Amino acid sequence: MSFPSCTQFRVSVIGAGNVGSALAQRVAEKNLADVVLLDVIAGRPQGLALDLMEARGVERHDRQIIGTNNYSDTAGSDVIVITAGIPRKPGMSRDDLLRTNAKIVRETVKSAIAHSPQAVLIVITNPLDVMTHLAWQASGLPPHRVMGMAGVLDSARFQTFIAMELDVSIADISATVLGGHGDLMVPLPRYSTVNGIPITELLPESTIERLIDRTRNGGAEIVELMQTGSAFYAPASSACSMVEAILYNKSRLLPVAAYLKGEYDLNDVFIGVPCRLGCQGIETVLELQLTETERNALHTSARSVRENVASFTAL
Ligand code: TXD
Repeated sequence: MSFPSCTQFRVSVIGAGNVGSALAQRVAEKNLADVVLLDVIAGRPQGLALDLMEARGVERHDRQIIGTNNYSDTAGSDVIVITAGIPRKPGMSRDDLLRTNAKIVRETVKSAIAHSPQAVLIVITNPLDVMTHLAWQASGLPPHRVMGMAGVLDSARFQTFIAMELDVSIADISATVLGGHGDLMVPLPRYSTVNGIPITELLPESTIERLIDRTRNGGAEIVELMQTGSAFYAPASSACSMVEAILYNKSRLLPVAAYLKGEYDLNDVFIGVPCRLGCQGIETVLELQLTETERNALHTSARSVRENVASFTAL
């Protein structure tokens, strides 16, 4: 009698900050894969990994969590998640921040992919859509194996605000947000439903606009409350759902920043659209029928991403 061979998935999380460490916890404690947590700071990923390992007896799982400063420990990863970057420091301009994070993302992607050329790459570092494009260029991977996480988070935030407004269970709510991550995101109320009923049938337009505004400012609202640092629990959950869909070939339809080749009349740009995720990465980009207004909003969003990418490609 022969036993099926064991598949042991490995996920490497580059950047052991707030998002990276919360994601490592989610992936390990959901029993999805072994996790390698890497950071430039000596000791930090090792300490976090040991802490997560010590939680295993209570959480009852057998996943291994390794902390390291060395890319060779990430070898053979099935999925690599990039969260590395620096937050804005006093006196630093937005452009300085972008330039620094662009350098970090390019370097970390090159080092990680060198050890895991078969991996699927998920980018989280902001500004998300631009960093995803730079990561793709640095990786040399086919575009379907590179994607950015933002749409799942933005949709989750929209879902939360709809559930709060209607006082119904979050379990019954499904929301769709397309476009770039930030001011130019494109929430789609027509495709946001409570057990199949579009919210446009349940809420007045002015209320929907208020919920959309809150979704657009969802990240800023949390930064303002926390003062130091930004959201990490919901971002980690969002990234974890993408990791799970890829590792377990789930064919989930999730909004992610994907490279477009003519879909939505857009070319050579990473932007948030609904995609079917499976073990190959992005298996299909779903093209929704958009209204003129929605289409214009998506194109405005894509134009802004493209302009930012162009300013960085020269660096
Ligand atoms: O929806 C989304 N995409 C986002 C994006 C949601 C939440 C957070 N978003 C962005 O993710 C955020 O604006 C940041 O750009 C990243 C990571 O956020 P996090 O809150 O985790 O930032 P931290 O806590 O500052 O962590 C960053 C870590 C920190 O430990 C650094 O030491 C490390 O990155 N870092 C590096 N690791 C490896 N290699 C290099 N070069 C490096 N540089 C910094």
